[in-house]
Amino acid sequence: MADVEAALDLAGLTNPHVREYVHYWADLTGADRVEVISASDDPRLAEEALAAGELLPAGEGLYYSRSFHKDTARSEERTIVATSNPSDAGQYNNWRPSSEMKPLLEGKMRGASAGKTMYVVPYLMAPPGSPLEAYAAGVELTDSRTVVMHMIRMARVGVDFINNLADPNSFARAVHVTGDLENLGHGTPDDARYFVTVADERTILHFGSSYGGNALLGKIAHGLRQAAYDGWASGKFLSEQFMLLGITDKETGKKYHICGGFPSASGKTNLAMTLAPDALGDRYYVDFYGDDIAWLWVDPEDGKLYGMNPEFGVFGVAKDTNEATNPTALDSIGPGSGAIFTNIAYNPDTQEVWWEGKTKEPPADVTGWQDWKGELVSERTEGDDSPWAHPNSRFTTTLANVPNVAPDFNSPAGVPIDAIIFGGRTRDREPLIRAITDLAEGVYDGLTLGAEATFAAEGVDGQLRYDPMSMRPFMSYPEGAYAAHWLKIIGEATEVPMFAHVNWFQRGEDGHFLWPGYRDNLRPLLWLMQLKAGEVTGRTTPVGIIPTKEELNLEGVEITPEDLDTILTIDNARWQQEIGFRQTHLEQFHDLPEEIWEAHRRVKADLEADA
Ligand code: GTP
Ligand code: SPV
Ligand code: MN
Repeated sequence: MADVEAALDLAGLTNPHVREYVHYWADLTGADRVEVISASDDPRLAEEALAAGELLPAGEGLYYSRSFHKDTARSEERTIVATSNPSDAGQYNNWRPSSEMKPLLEGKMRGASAGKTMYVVPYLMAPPGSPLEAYAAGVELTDSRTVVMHMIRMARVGVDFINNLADPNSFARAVHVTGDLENLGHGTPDDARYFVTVADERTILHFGSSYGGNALLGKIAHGLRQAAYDGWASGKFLSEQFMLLGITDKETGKKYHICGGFPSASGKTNLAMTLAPDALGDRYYVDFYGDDIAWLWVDPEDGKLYGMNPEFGVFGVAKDTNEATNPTALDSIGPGSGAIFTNIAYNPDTQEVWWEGKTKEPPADVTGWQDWKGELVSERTEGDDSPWAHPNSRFTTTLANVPNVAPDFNSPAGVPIDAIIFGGRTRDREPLIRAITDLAEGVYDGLTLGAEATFAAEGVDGQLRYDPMSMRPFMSYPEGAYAAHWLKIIGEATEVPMFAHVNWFQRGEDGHFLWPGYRDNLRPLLWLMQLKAGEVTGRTTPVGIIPTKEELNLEGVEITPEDLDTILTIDNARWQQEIGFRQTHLEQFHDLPEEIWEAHRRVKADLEADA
């Protein structure tokens, strides 16, 4: 049995509610030892993890890790939102009664940390002093040292964040037990994994994974799912899977802030960290604030909409990260950064790492190279061209390591939001950008955001997998209430932000991307800011305002006139088909506000009139 009192005293953890919580779970999980963590423990933890072989050295101050081969991504089917109120059930939140889930999870976790250390990780999902600080404190209990090291990079970690809470009982209780990964029945009817957020008790119980959002509970489970529920229950804020960036116009001195949601693996990290394209670099500068989560609220004093990134780091997709696509990401994971790589390819002889798209070709000399599963590339059978890195392999690094991180990224005040954008991967129909000035129509557009189904077999050709506001996997309360909450929060702002839908992923018949993407994505955003300022007028269509060719700054862009025409065109017939799909999609949600239906009917009628 662990000496919990001694461990808590040693760390100076005085919050009586936290102490009681740690006692309860140390007893239940049967951990041998308890250790309270602060960010300053990182070098020691790294040494221990290297000695234990949990991490491997990947260059100066860089670490490599592999997760269990069936544990490489979030599992949406195993993720559940539980409360005591059946009316909290929505279409996507996978609601179950907490009276059923809590005993089930306690059963799975009972005795499951025997022989292990239970780390106590007090954290804050906000810059200290934030007006939303009351919703940001949490304590993760985990039996995995590598999870602790990830948490230190992804959240602000230390005892001070929970000792002096205004309400000492207001912290998220986040329990992570890894479980016996090799015997969890992944994907079978007896799958033992459960990732449960008991939202009305602010308690998170995750069992059966040590990967990413399944295990770093400050991030997705608290920062998104729990926070979205808290924002709704309190009536005070929104928490969304959004990136957040700033654009400075060095000529006028003006600064703009844009946030927005793209479904997972659709380009948030790349956009938020982007540099201005070379041709525009003398005039514009992009500040990075956040790549995965934004909390949004209206300041009652000045009536403005504000946004902030509750995270402290980046858990970014490795694939295709290179000097051309995302140079700032590469800088942020360089020597001395403390970055942790997960599930990419690794060479233990040279301590080098590689992933698909890091360089055009994989290392020519394959000696020593191991794929993400640890198998030698040199021993692959002829014709085996499976990727060296897992497609969802990632790097973990702190915000401060990103060279273009905004100077005020730590500011508790947040930043005023000028525009909210939505974007998915769509190979046709969706133009490069269409701006929406009406609040209900903007929210309607977010609710009908989608990305093309990855496998054609998954659906009707051209039909999207809808992912409202990119929150489908993180939705914690019913979609109708969610839409109403959006209308309420943004509606309280004295100046409604501009909305826009963007698409970097239209393709030609031969499969090539029509728009170069990446750093050039700044161009349509600059147009949006000009539209907001009244400097351009665009062309009004039934689905929003789109730029004219002349308005878009295309200096230095490589694009054919035909491709440019296509991405600035509205295909009325395809759009009318889409409206039909949308109708069915929205009908799934009970209590959808009438304003949303009105927006839907307005767009439909405008398309019919324009045909
Ligand atoms: P999550 O962390 O899963 O939420 O993903 P994300 O939305 O942050 O996506 P990310 O920026 O990591 O991009 C995912 C993939 O899309 C990467 O492989 C990128 O290289 C690719 N990608 C990003 N932006 C663009 C773009 O403008 N054009 C093209 N063609 N690909 C892009
Ligand atoms: C995502 O999947 O959208 C992520 C990664 O940001 S995870 O933390 O695993 O959810
Ligand atoms: Mn994400």
